[in-house]
Amino acid sequence: MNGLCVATYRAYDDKADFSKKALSIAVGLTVGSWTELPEAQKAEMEKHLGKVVSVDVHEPSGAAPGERYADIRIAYPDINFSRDLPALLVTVFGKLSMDGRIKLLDLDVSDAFASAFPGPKFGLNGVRELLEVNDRPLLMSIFKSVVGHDLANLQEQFYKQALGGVDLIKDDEILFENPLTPLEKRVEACMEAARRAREETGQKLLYAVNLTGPTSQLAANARKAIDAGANALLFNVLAYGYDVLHELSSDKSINVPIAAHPAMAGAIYPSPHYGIAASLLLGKLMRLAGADLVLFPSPYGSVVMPKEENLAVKDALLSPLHGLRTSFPVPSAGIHPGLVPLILKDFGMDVVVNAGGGIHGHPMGTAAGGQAFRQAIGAALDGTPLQEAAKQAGNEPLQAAINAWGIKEA
Ligand code: 1AE
Repeated sequence: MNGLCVATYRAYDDKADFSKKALSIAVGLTVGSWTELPEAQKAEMEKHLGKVVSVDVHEPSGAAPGERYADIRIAYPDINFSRDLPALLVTVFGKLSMDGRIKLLDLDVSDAFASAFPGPKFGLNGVRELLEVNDRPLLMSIFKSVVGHDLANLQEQFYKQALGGVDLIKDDEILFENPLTPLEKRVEACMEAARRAREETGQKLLYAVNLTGPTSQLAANARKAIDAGANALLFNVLAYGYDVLHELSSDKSINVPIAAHPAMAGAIYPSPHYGIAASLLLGKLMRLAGADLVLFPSPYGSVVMPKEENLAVKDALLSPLHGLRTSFPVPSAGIHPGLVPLILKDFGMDVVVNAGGGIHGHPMGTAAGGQAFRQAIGAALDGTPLQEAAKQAGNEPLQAAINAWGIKEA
């Protein structure tokens, strides 16, 4: 809608008059009070007043306490908030997030609001271009066991991951600035390992180094990492806030893809009654704020997100959105090669298969862990069942992975 941002909420209440509730949100989050104002002031306030767009009440069959809800859509005039995500979020769900059982499901921002957001600098296609891989899903490996390790150890781990044929390697999100593996030295050591591995594999690789520290130092730290050779960044977006990602992604000197980690998201999206829907939290808002890749739990692995929600995150990252580039979906956590056919069935080609334990915990070692994934991806693209592919010569890593973790059927 022109000049309006529309928020969709799901509100639960066994008895409420939801139309009244909707009106109280529309007025309460905009002009504050309405009925008591004199006519002249009412006219003055009109352009600031929120409007109820729709109220769809779901009456449960029978007396099922706790299940009565309404989906409420409210349009907020752009004129009420500055063109930044903190202002928008505080308007539509600031105080309201604490006011009973209500969840923010979606936000449709106006073209005018969206125009302040360049979105992902590289996006899905840009990441593919950097890696020169267009004909298959990408494979990402996560550093595991990094805290307390020194540079030589990290470099060795990096080399083994790279040898396995992965396209991206990301720091573990819990690796912060530390004396053993400081940012610039870590980047230099890992990029040197990347060069050595490339001589073996012929493959390009992005290393997403964890961008950490106080907010005031993040942009400088990003530039230091890039000057030291970093060709991607990992960022714990929710711990810092979307606006910080937006600042980083719109900074011309930070000219590498940014991978958004979902740390803290579990405190916000899983409840049906509170918080913010995953598709908005990890989908639309991450993309608006400029994430080139977005990690989120999958429906298959160790940290499970229901499939419907998961596919909604994917859609938010990939569907048309104010002309912004798409962000690469990265369903993660507890992923092993036996899940690859399921991932490709749900996500298609445009997905990053991402694993930590599923690579480092491989019975034949870290490099074989990556190879097993690449073999599983190849088989899934050919339509060859994994059991069959695993028997082919050279595919011993895939067989070992299946022996260790099995295959999950659809
Ligand atoms: C949803 C985030 C997943 C993540 O960051 C991570 O470290 C996963 O590790 P694994 O694959 O479960 O070992």
